Amino acid sequence: MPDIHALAARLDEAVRTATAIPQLTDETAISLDEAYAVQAAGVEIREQRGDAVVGVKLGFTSQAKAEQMGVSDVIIGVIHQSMAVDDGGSTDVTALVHPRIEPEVAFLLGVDVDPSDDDSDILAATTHVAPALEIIDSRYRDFTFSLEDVVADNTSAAGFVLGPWQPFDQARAGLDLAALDVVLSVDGTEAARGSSADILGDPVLALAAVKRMAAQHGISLPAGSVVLAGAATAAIPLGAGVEVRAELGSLGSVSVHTE
Ligand code: OOG
Repeated sequence: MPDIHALAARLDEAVRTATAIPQLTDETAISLDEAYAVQAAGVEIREQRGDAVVGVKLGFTSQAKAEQMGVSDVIIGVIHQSMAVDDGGSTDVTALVHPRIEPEVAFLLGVDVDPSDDDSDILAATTHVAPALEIIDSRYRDFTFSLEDVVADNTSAAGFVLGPWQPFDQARAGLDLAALDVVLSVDGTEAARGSSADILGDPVLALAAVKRMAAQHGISLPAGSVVLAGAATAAIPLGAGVEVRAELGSLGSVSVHTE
Protein backbone atom coordinates (compact mmCIF):
# COMPACT_ATOMS: atom_id res chain seq x y z
CA MET A 1 0.00 0.00 0.00
CA PRO A 2 1.63 3.30 -1.05
CA ASP A 3 1.99 6.12 1.48
CA ILE A 4 -0.68 8.41 0.01
CA HIS A 5 0.23 11.45 2.08
CA ALA A 6 3.96 11.11 1.38
CA LEU A 7 3.29 10.96 -2.38
CA ALA A 8 1.05 14.04 -2.19
CA ALA A 9 3.73 15.88 -0.20
CA ARG A 10 6.33 14.98 -2.84
CA LEU A 11 4.16 16.45 -5.60
CA ASP A 12 3.42 19.52 -3.49
CA GLU A 13 7.12 20.13 -2.99
CA ALA A 14 7.67 19.81 -6.75
CA VAL A 15 5.09 22.59 -7.24
CA ARG A 16 6.55 24.83 -4.56
CA THR A 17 10.14 24.43 -5.77
CA ALA A 18 9.25 24.29 -9.51
CA THR A 19 11.29 21.12 -9.83
CA ALA A 20 10.40 18.22 -12.11
CA ILE A 21 10.31 14.83 -10.37
CA PRO A 22 10.31 11.23 -11.66
CA GLN A 23 6.90 9.66 -12.14
CA LEU A 24 5.52 8.18 -8.92
CA THR A 25 4.84 4.91 -10.73
CA ASP A 26 8.57 4.56 -11.54
CA GLU A 27 8.97 3.60 -7.88
CA THR A 28 5.59 2.50 -6.55
CA ALA A 29 2.72 0.79 -8.30
CA ILE A 30 -0.41 2.83 -7.68
CA SER A 31 -3.97 2.02 -8.73
CA LEU A 32 -6.25 4.65 -10.22
CA ASP A 33 -8.19 4.85 -6.94
CA GLU A 34 -4.93 5.38 -5.03
CA ALA A 35 -3.97 8.06 -7.56
CA TYR A 36 -7.23 9.91 -6.82
CA ALA A 37 -6.48 9.52 -3.10
CA VAL A 38 -3.07 11.18 -3.68
CA GLN A 39 -4.83 13.97 -5.59
CA ALA A 40 -7.29 14.44 -2.69
CA ALA A 41 -4.43 14.53 -0.17
CA GLY A 42 -2.79 17.26 -2.28
CA VAL A 43 -6.03 19.25 -2.29
CA GLU A 44 -6.09 18.98 1.52
CA ILE A 45 -2.49 20.23 1.77
CA ARG A 46 -3.39 23.31 -0.32
CA GLU A 47 -6.62 23.89 1.62
CA GLN A 48 -4.66 23.81 4.87
CA ARG A 49 -2.52 26.59 3.42
CA GLY A 50 -5.73 28.58 2.92
CA ASP A 51 -5.98 27.94 -0.81
CA ALA A 52 -9.69 27.26 -1.36
CA VAL A 53 -11.08 24.95 -4.02
CA VAL A 54 -13.03 26.95 -6.63
CA GLY A 55 -13.98 24.25 -9.10
CA VAL A 56 -13.05 21.23 -11.14
CA LYS A 57 -11.49 20.44 -14.50
CA LEU A 58 -11.63 17.58 -16.91
CA GLY A 59 -8.66 16.30 -18.86
CA PHE A 60 -8.34 14.28 -22.06
CA THR A 61 -11.83 15.17 -23.27
CA SER A 62 -10.37 15.85 -26.72
CA GLN A 63 -8.70 13.52 -29.17
CA ALA A 64 -5.95 16.08 -29.80
CA LYS A 65 -5.00 16.12 -26.12
CA ALA A 66 -5.29 12.37 -25.67
CA GLU A 67 -3.02 11.82 -28.68
CA GLN A 68 -0.58 14.48 -27.54
CA MET A 69 -0.17 12.83 -24.15
CA GLY A 70 -0.73 9.18 -25.13
CA VAL A 71 -3.41 8.84 -22.43
CA SER A 72 -7.03 8.38 -23.39
CA ASP A 73 -9.34 8.09 -20.35
CA VAL A 74 -11.13 11.24 -19.19
CA ILE A 75 -9.79 12.41 -15.83
CA ILE A 76 -10.97 14.93 -13.24
CA GLY A 77 -8.94 17.37 -11.16
CA VAL A 78 -9.50 20.32 -8.86
CA ILE A 79 -8.78 24.01 -9.36
CA HIS A 80 -7.85 26.38 -6.54
CA GLN A 81 -8.28 30.09 -5.89
CA SER A 82 -4.51 30.66 -6.23
CA MET A 83 -4.64 29.37 -9.81
CA ALA A 84 -7.04 32.08 -11.04
CA VAL A 85 -5.65 34.79 -13.30
CA ASP A 86 -7.78 37.76 -14.44
CA ASP A 87 -8.80 37.99 -18.08
CA GLY A 88 -6.23 40.29 -19.75
CA GLY A 89 -4.08 40.02 -16.61
CA SER A 90 -0.56 38.87 -16.09
CA THR A 91 0.93 35.73 -14.61
CA ASP A 92 4.48 34.77 -13.68
CA VAL A 93 5.35 31.55 -15.49
CA THR A 94 8.93 31.44 -14.24
CA ALA A 95 7.57 29.89 -11.04
CA LEU A 96 6.34 26.86 -13.02
CA VAL A 97 8.23 23.76 -14.21
CA HIS A 98 7.42 23.63 -17.95
CA PRO A 99 4.03 25.27 -18.44
CA ARG A 100 1.70 24.80 -21.37
CA ILE A 101 -1.55 26.52 -22.24
CA GLU A 102 -4.75 25.38 -23.92
CA PRO A 103 -8.13 26.84 -24.92
CA GLU A 104 -11.21 25.59 -23.07
CA VAL A 105 -14.88 26.21 -22.37
CA ALA A 106 -15.83 26.98 -18.74
CA PHE A 107 -19.18 26.60 -16.99
CA LEU A 108 -20.46 28.06 -13.73
CA LEU A 109 -22.74 26.18 -11.32
CA GLY A 110 -25.37 28.43 -9.73
CA VAL A 111 -26.64 25.95 -7.15
CA ASP A 112 -25.17 22.97 -5.28
CA VAL A 113 -25.00 19.74 -7.26
CA ASP A 114 -24.98 16.47 -5.33
CA PRO A 115 -22.89 14.20 -7.57
CA SER A 116 -24.32 11.01 -6.08
CA ASP A 117 -27.99 12.06 -6.33
CA ASP A 118 -29.65 11.06 -9.63
CA ASP A 119 -32.19 13.84 -9.16
CA SER A 120 -29.54 16.54 -8.87
CA ASP A 121 -29.45 18.03 -12.38
CA ILE A 122 -26.07 19.54 -13.28
CA LEU A 123 -27.37 20.95 -16.57
CA ALA A 124 -30.18 22.78 -14.76
CA ALA A 125 -27.65 23.97 -12.15
CA THR A 126 -25.42 25.55 -14.81
CA THR A 127 -26.00 29.29 -15.06
CA HIS A 128 -23.13 30.64 -17.16
CA VAL A 129 -20.61 29.71 -19.83
CA ALA A 130 -17.36 31.44 -20.82
CA PRO A 131 -14.29 31.06 -23.01
CA ALA A 132 -11.30 30.03 -20.91
CA LEU A 133 -7.58 29.35 -20.97
CA GLU A 134 -6.00 26.68 -18.85
CA ILE A 135 -2.34 26.63 -17.86
CA ILE A 136 -1.11 23.12 -17.19
CA ASP A 137 2.25 22.21 -15.71
CA SER A 138 3.08 18.57 -15.16
CA ARG A 139 5.29 18.10 -12.15
CA TYR A 140 6.92 15.13 -13.92
CA ARG A 141 10.12 15.16 -15.94
CA ASP A 142 9.68 15.76 -19.66
CA PHE A 143 5.92 16.30 -19.16
CA THR A 144 5.57 12.51 -19.44
CA PHE A 145 3.28 10.41 -17.28
CA SER A 146 0.95 7.42 -16.95
CA LEU A 147 -2.76 7.91 -16.29
CA GLU A 148 -2.22 7.23 -12.56
CA ASP A 149 0.67 9.71 -12.37
CA VAL A 150 -1.26 12.57 -13.97
CA VAL A 151 -4.32 11.92 -11.77
CA ALA A 152 -2.12 11.98 -8.65
CA ASP A 153 -0.63 15.25 -9.95
CA ASN A 154 -4.10 16.85 -9.94
CA THR A 155 -4.27 16.54 -13.75
CA SER A 156 -1.37 19.03 -14.17
CA ALA A 157 -3.59 21.91 -12.98
CA ALA A 158 -1.60 25.14 -12.61
CA GLY A 159 -3.71 28.11 -13.69
CA PHE A 160 -6.85 29.28 -15.45
CA VAL A 161 -8.23 32.44 -16.98
CA LEU A 162 -11.97 32.98 -17.44
CA GLY A 163 -13.32 35.23 -20.18
CA PRO A 164 -16.64 37.07 -19.93
CA TRP A 165 -19.48 34.89 -18.60
CA GLN A 166 -22.64 34.64 -20.71
CA PRO A 167 -25.94 33.35 -19.33
CA PHE A 168 -25.97 29.62 -20.17
CA ASP A 169 -29.59 29.50 -21.43
CA GLN A 170 -29.10 32.45 -23.74
CA ALA A 171 -25.80 31.11 -25.05
CA ARG A 172 -27.37 27.70 -25.76
CA ALA A 173 -30.34 29.29 -27.51
CA GLY A 174 -28.30 31.81 -29.48
CA LEU A 175 -25.22 29.88 -30.56
CA ASP A 176 -24.20 26.31 -31.20
CA LEU A 177 -21.83 25.59 -28.32
CA ALA A 178 -20.77 22.40 -30.12
CA ALA A 179 -19.61 24.25 -33.24
CA LEU A 180 -17.44 27.12 -32.05
CA ASP A 181 -14.24 27.73 -33.99
CA VAL A 182 -11.40 27.75 -31.48
CA VAL A 183 -8.20 29.65 -32.24
CA LEU A 184 -5.28 29.89 -29.84
CA SER A 185 -2.76 32.61 -30.67
CA VAL A 186 0.51 33.82 -29.21
CA ASP A 187 1.40 37.48 -29.79
CA GLY A 188 -1.19 37.58 -32.55
CA THR A 189 0.10 34.52 -34.43
CA GLU A 190 -2.08 31.43 -34.62
CA ALA A 191 -0.58 28.58 -32.60
CA ALA A 192 -3.41 26.01 -32.59
CA ARG A 193 -6.87 25.68 -34.07
CA GLY A 194 -9.80 23.40 -33.35
CA SER A 195 -13.52 23.33 -32.64
CA SER A 196 -15.53 23.15 -29.45
CA ALA A 197 -16.86 19.89 -30.94
CA ASP A 198 -13.42 18.48 -30.17
CA ILE A 199 -14.44 18.52 -26.48
CA LEU A 200 -16.44 15.26 -26.16
CA GLY A 201 -18.35 16.11 -29.36
CA ASP A 202 -20.09 18.92 -27.43
CA PRO A 203 -18.60 20.71 -24.38
CA VAL A 204 -22.03 20.66 -22.68
CA LEU A 205 -21.55 16.88 -22.36
CA ALA A 206 -18.62 17.64 -20.05
CA LEU A 207 -21.14 18.60 -17.37
CA ALA A 208 -22.62 15.09 -17.14
CA ALA A 209 -19.08 13.66 -17.22
CA VAL A 210 -18.07 15.96 -14.34
CA LYS A 211 -21.02 14.84 -12.25
CA ARG A 212 -20.33 11.16 -12.91
CA MET A 213 -16.62 11.46 -12.17
CA ALA A 214 -17.17 13.67 -9.11
CA ALA A 215 -19.47 10.95 -7.71
CA GLN A 216 -16.87 8.26 -8.43
CA HIS A 217 -14.03 10.15 -6.82
CA GLY A 218 -15.73 11.90 -3.90
CA ILE A 219 -15.40 15.45 -5.26
CA SER A 220 -18.09 17.96 -4.27
CA LEU A 221 -19.73 20.48 -6.59
CA PRO A 222 -21.05 23.39 -4.52
CA ALA A 223 -22.79 26.45 -5.95
CA GLY A 224 -20.22 28.81 -7.45
CA SER A 225 -18.01 26.01 -8.78
CA VAL A 226 -16.22 26.63 -12.05
CA VAL A 227 -16.11 23.66 -14.40
CA LEU A 228 -13.34 23.54 -17.02
CA ALA A 229 -14.50 21.20 -19.77
CA GLY A 230 -11.07 20.24 -21.15
CA ALA A 231 -8.92 21.48 -23.98
CA ALA A 232 -10.15 21.90 -27.54
CA THR A 233 -6.65 21.62 -29.04
CA ALA A 234 -3.28 20.22 -28.10
CA ALA A 235 -1.50 22.34 -25.48
CA ILE A 236 1.32 24.67 -26.53
CA PRO A 237 4.44 25.53 -24.51
CA LEU A 238 4.04 28.77 -22.53
CA GLY A 239 7.06 31.03 -22.21
CA ALA A 240 7.52 34.36 -20.45
CA GLY A 241 6.82 37.73 -22.07
CA VAL A 242 4.00 36.75 -24.41
CA GLU A 243 0.30 37.44 -24.82
CA VAL A 244 -1.87 34.35 -25.35
CA ARG A 245 -5.42 34.68 -26.59
CA ALA A 246 -8.14 32.10 -27.14
CA GLU A 247 -11.00 32.99 -29.46
CA LEU A 248 -14.06 30.76 -29.30
CA GLY A 249 -16.27 32.09 -32.08
CA SER A 250 -19.27 34.03 -30.80
CA LEU A 251 -18.71 32.81 -27.24
CA GLY A 252 -15.95 35.43 -27.12
CA SER A 253 -12.29 35.55 -26.26
CA VAL A 254 -9.98 35.51 -23.27
CA SER A 255 -6.34 36.49 -22.93
CA VAL A 256 -3.39 36.46 -20.58
CA HIS A 257 0.10 37.99 -20.47
CA THR A 258 3.05 36.11 -19.08
CA GLU A 259 6.08 37.44 -17.28
C1 OOG B 1 -3.12 16.64 -18.31
C2 OOG B 1 -4.24 17.62 -18.29
C3 OOG B 1 -5.03 17.55 -19.57
C4 OOG B 1 -6.95 18.62 -20.82
O1 OOG B 1 -7.63 19.63 -20.97
O2 OOG B 1 -7.00 17.65 -21.58
C5 OOG B 1 -6.02 18.61 -19.65
C6 OOG B 1 -1.95 17.09 -19.14
O3 OOG B 1 -2.03 17.03 -20.37
O4 OOG B 1 -0.92 17.45 -18.56
O5 OOG B 1 -6.14 19.47 -18.82
